[in-house]
Parts: sequence; structure tokens; C-alpha cells
Amino acid sequence: MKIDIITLFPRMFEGPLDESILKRARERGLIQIVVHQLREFAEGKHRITDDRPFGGGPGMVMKVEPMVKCVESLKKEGSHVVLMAPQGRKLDQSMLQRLSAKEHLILVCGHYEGVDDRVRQLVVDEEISIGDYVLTNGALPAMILVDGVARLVPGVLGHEDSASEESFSQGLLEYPQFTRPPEFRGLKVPDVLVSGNHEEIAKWRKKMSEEKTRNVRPDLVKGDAGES
Ligand code: 4GM
Repeated sequence: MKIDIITLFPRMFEGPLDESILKRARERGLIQIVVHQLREFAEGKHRITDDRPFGGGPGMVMKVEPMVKCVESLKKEGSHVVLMAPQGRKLDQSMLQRLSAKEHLILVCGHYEGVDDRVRQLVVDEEISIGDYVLTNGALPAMILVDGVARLVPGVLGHEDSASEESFSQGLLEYPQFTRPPEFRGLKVPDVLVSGNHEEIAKWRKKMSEEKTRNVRPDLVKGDAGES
């Protein structure tokens, strides 16, 4: 999978993309990530990328020409262009699964109060939000999307069944996990987990997942009024 990222702040991506699992996946060629400086597509001595909003109001708006030119320079057949924006559909695990099957993603990061709507009209396939809050720019949301997508790309995690088997992909929260030592400050690991009885372990985990989800995230439980 190839991911192109368009941003005014390429350095924001350096740390997160150069650590741990993402670093290894890039080194092994499983994902190719290229970060592009939007300003290079802006004209004039000052390479201005923002301007005041028509109709007035506070803040600045990202100009249409640099963004459209930059996306068009990267777009090929099979590209899927995503604008990171608070106005987008809220990201969830099923969207990550759908996106992880794309051969080429182009992630567009906005800045300031917004992006000239003609960017969306001309080159964007989908607007995605990571949640109902506003950030100073779209770089952190793009990194979250890249991280969530990358771990679903075959070979990235190493243990292939884990991503599809995890509770979250069945719409449930994960069950509690334990590792050594079997007792710490009087708190014991549940007996069933050290029993070696895999059928009982699976039953316990399913029960705990369902209980946790019902208590903490009733909106995820089917039949709940808040179901999405
Ligand atoms: C407005 C339009 C994404 C603001 C596009 C981006 C929050 C999210 C921005 C933009 C953002 C989010 C920049 N803030 N909830 N700020 O995913 O890219």
C-alpha cells in the first residue's frame, strides 16, 4: 500500500512514522509513506496557502489552488483521496478495514478554520474525522488513520489472525489481559486463564468483552438506541 500525505507540517510526521511497527513495515516495503509539503505547490514569492474567508468571520481558510494542484500531481487510477476534517464521517474500525484494502491513499491535512470547499468538490473522495473535536491542523488525525490502517495491512503485525480476531472488529471492547507474574500485590490472574482449558478461556473472554461493552459503551451493543 502507498500513502501520500499532504500537509504544511511534514516534520510532525517524522517521529510517529519512524518508530516501532510503522518503521519496520516501511523498511520491509509493506507500506510506502511519502509526506509532501503543501507550500511547494503555492505560487508567488511568499507561497501563501491561506486567505480570509468570503462572507467574513474569524480565522483563515486554506486556498483551493495549492491543494488541488498537489492532489492532482499525485492522483492515479485507483487513488482514494481523504480530507481529514471535523466535518467528516467519524472514523471507526470498519472504515479502517475498508481503507486498508485500497492500493493508494492520499491524505489531505487542513489547517486553520477550514479548507475552501472547492477542494472537496474537485478532488476529495471522502471526508473523515477522528472524533467530535477541533484540532489546530489535520496532521494528528492523518497519523491516527495511517497507524490504524497500517496494522491491518497483511504482514505488518506478523501474526495475521490478530487484527481480524480482535474484539473491536466484532464490535466489542477487548477483554482484560494478564501476563506474568500470576500474582501482584495480592491481585491474582483469574484461574481460568492459567487452567489451560481453551474452551473455557474463550467463553470467559467473550463474557468479559460483552460485559465491558455493555457497561462502558452501551452505544456499541446491538439493539441499543444509540447504535450507529
Ligand atoms: C477544518 C477543516 C480534523 C479544520 C479541515 C482536522 C479536527 C479533525 C481542519 C481541517 C482538524 C478531526 C484542521 N481538527 N476531528 N483541524 O478529525 O483539516
